[in-house]
Amino acid sequence: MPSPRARSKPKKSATTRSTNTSETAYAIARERYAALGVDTEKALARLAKVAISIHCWQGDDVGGFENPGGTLGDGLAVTGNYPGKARTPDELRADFEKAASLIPGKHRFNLHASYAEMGGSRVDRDALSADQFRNWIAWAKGLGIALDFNQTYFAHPKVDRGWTLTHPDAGIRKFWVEHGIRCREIGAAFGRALGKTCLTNLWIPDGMKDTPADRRGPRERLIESLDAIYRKPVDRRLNVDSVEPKLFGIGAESYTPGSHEFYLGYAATRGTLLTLDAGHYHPTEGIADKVSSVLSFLPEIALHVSRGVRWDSDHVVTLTDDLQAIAQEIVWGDYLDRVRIGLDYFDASIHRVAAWAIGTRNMVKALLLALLAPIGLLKAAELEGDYTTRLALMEDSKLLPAGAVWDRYCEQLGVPASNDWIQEVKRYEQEVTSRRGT
Ligand code: RNT
Ligand code: ZN
Repeated sequence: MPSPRARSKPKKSATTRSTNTSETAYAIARERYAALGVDTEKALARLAKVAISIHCWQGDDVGGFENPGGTLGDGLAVTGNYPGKARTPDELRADFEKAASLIPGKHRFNLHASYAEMGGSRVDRDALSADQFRNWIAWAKGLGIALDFNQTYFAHPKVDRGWTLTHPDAGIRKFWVEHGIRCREIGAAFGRALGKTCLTNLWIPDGMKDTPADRRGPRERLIESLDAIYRKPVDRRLNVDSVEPKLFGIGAESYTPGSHEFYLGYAATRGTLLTLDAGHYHPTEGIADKVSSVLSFLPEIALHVSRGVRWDSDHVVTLTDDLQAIAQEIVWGDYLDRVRIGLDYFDASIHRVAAWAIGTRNMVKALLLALLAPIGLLKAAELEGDYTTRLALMEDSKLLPAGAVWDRYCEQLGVPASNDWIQEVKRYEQEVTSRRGT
């Protein structure tokens, strides 16, 4: 029973107090930005329209559901053994829903072909169809989200010596070409069922550990294989295709036929998109500057936002300068409608739902920061040759109160703002993921 004092003078609840504080903080922030010609409301409205393609493979360490316990290999390595990873499609879906409830905005889900659900009748990769993905489609429909897709050219016995589409053996190439074709059809089925164009992204692990004697042959075979995969037109409203270059991989340190120049040329001549993965270049080479370069020639590109630490290690995306540079190039270049932003990282050393939330929230934060930058003033100073003002303003704007705008955004979209979301993950861990066996 409440004390008479409490009854006569009700205390303000902690929630009301914090709502008032964040409202005041936002009002002040809004004014600060307005003084620099930035409309925070407009920025938030624009941000809410950006759908990030969130990769399924953070949830189960790129395992997929074809062969439980199968090894990954083929240039991909996941480290860490944090308990409680998703072991079944239902668990993965539940974990993703949890992560999505902690990320502001409506996003997309990016599946790999190895996440097929066989339902008793095993189908090899060259015979997959939308049938093996009907649960995924129904689930996405229920959530009102779009799906993206990827051919899976790894973790399979036909990845022979690490080769797929460039393999010298025509039979092996044919198998992987069929896989490529089937996946585009599945992508189109996603697009049709969900009413949003699917992106089907192709990456192969092919390459050589040591200096090759023939760099030309595998590339010629790759062109032939790709042309066979993309021969049949697919309605671009349902599915678009992208190819993903890479400099090197584990066990393919000396040569990768699907290099940046190779796929850039391929995309430009064949009309596919190009996927820029932040971890696929020389260690100090970022992808930000490539955005406007490549978009000078291609109508659309895709991104795999990732974080390499010393190598293409696919660490969880953090709010680094590199990430901000990517977001700035997209926003400041007015390319939001021509860049399909996707994530590609996998960390098994922390809670996987948290890994999803941290990385995606950072991608959204980076876009917000770019939208909040006084870009009008910066561009005007640059045009006048006033580089002093440009640098001074760029640096000063780093400490503008973006945090208050971020909190406002999270509140508006019904997502926990600051550290509250971490408690949500802890609770989920306690109640759900820690109860899973390994
Ligand atoms: C590998 C590529 C590729 C994969 C995913 C799982 O280096 O980045 O995109 O990470 O397909
Ligand atoms: Zn990638």
